[in-house]
Amino acid sequence: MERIILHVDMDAFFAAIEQREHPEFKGKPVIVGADPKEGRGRGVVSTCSYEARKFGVHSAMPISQAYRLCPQGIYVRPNGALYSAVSKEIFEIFYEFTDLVEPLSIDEAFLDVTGSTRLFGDGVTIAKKIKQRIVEKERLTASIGVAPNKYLAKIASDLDKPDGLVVVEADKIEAFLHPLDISRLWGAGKKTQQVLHQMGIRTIGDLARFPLDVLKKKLGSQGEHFYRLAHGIDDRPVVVEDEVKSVSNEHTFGRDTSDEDEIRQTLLFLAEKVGYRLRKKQLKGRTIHLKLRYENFSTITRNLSLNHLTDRTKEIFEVVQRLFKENYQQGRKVRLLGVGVSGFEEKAAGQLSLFQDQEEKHERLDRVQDLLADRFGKHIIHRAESIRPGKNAKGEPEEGG
Ligand code: TTP
Ligand code: MG
Repeated sequence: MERIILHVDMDAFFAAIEQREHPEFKGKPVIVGADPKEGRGRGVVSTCSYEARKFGVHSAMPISQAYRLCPQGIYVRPNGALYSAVSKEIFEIFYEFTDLVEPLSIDEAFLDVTGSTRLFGDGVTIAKKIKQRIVEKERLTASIGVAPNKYLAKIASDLDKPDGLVVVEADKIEAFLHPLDISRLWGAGKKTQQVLHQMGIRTIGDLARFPLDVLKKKLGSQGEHFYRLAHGIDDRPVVVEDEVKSVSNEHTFGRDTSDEDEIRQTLLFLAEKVGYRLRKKQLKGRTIHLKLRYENFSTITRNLSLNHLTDRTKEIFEVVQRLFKENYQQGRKVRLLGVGVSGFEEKAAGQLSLFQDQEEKHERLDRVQDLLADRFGKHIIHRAESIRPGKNAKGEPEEGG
């Protein structure tokens, strides 16, 4: 069974919010950033609307240069508190579909929806629903890539911006990748690109024709990385922002085994342990995880979301057993098994009011914001103390740059 990973990225995020707040900006080149002071301003462009991009303006460009390219543009100082509040609401939409959300920046995240298809439909259907929710709730557009892994999903979301939806089918990975320029390769900086160009490699397809040992010789330790990317291989899991938010146990076999009875008993033993710990902590979770490592250390993780919360050993066991059966390659020796539960929404089942439940949701979103602030600094993320008591209220304006 393939994973289904979504990469969601908002279109011209800060500029699109400004266009929403000021209908008179619609269809116009809007540049969010420092004050251009008629071309003498210092500081840079944060982002700009797609109308402004036609003039060659882009993020991180000196604002004075942007002004020369597009003097008729509408120049706006960033309103960090507002953008942060909108970001929070968008992440709230993501959590409606899965709790496996990995934030990458204020307007961008990976979602693992593999376990959500029974509730919401296949990957494309979920992507369409998320786009629709963002339009309805926020009057903004997002671009989404749907793929079997993070790397492909990230490339895909960028290919048809704005308002894009690009799907990479598991059996069409090569057809998707091969025509693309090597600048799309994850981690290929200017230097690596130069080396690749010298080898006559322009597209990912060119790169894919090189055998692994040649790439290792030419690119050193990076060789294997680029070999894998050229073939669309990427096993990295979607990492949830807070590991404490899952309860899991693992077991490494004394001797690697393909004995299905032994495996079944181990899964039951792990489900019991996890269930016991959940009940002790008065936690119930929605998403059940299986980790499976083969003797050669290749590892897969799979999960399934229920439409209710559980702390029951039997239920956890049934789900991981099913995940195991759907994903195990018959006969291969297993080195390690892991079972986990995440997606906690209530501390003590049945005892929480709706209000408390909302609080939990907010706590979680707060943690996402904190994480982003740590990672990207205060100039992008602002803790929203005074944000939007009503729909039209605005936060404090910020200095651009
Ligand atoms: P991006 O997603 O990189 O850009 P974007 O959403 O404006 O446009 P696109 O449609 O291409 O995705 O960044 C998200 C926001 O982060 C962006 O709206 C403004 C902010 N930002 C900066 O402030 N400085 C920067 O250099 C970049 C790249 C982004
Ligand atoms: Mg964006």
